Amino acid sequence: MHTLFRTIAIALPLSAMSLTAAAAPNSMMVSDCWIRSMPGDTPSGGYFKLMNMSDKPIDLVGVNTDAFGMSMLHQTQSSGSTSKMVMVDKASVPANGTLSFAPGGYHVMFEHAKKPLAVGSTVPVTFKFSDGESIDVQCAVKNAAGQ
Ligand SMILES: [Cu+2]
Repeated sequence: MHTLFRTIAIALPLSAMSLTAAAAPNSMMVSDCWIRSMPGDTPSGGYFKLMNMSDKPIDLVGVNTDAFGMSMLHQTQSSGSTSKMVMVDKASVPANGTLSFAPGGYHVMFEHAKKPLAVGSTVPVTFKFSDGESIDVQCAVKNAAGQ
């Protein structure tokens, strides 16, 4: 009996630990990422879909790529017939929900391309989230019409 109790006492914390470790990574998913290639030094918009697979809201807090000198989170805000872009420091993805970055809403503004973007190529982009997660994604370069 004595030996049996010791075995149980040791086994419990171990299984609790492995459960925590398995649930922690990959709370977020990034899909359908594309960048609109613009002529000259015109800023290019970046669009994608975020999926939060955890039971807590998680924010996108930053995006980074070596292909551009600057990457910012923007939101297009419309009132009546006018719309403007504002810089935001984060975009919240609801628990077990999605958030789309799409023309007319949230987007990433990529500025100062280090070299011209070729339509049909891909650009590696790193997404950083408020839970500490960091995800590398290949974003497709499309033309101004989004094709
Ligand atoms: Cu913008």
